Amino acid sequence: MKLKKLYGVLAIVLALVVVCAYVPAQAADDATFTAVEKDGAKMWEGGGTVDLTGRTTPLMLKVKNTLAAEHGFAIDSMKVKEVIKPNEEKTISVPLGNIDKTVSEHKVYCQLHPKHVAATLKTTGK
Ligand SMILES: [Cu+2]
Repeated sequence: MKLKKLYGVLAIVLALVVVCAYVPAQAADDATFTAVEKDGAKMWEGGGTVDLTGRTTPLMLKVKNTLAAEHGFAIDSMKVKEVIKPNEEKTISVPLGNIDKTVSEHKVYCQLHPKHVAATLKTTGK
């Protein structure tokens, strides 16, 4: 009985350690985008909504190119324009001052290929 209790406490402690280690790592990125190919079409996959209310830190966008050629990653309303190499994964930091607050749906596109399908990043708040 005592041993069972000890195992129970150990299990809870272990679960807390795992949760604590996991949460900050996940909270570091506000959104993730991946360049993929589906049915012959290249596209930026990903997106989500970021709440800017009371925000003081830059947005962190995780960008991944799983394809064999380089692809552009551009968001005009956030002053972002980058080229991502094949198999490259990087985190792009967007200062709050670069975000056009009059826009709530930001087009995430590839500036290198007009046919490359765009994604959308939404923002709420100011
Ligand atoms: Cu492209």
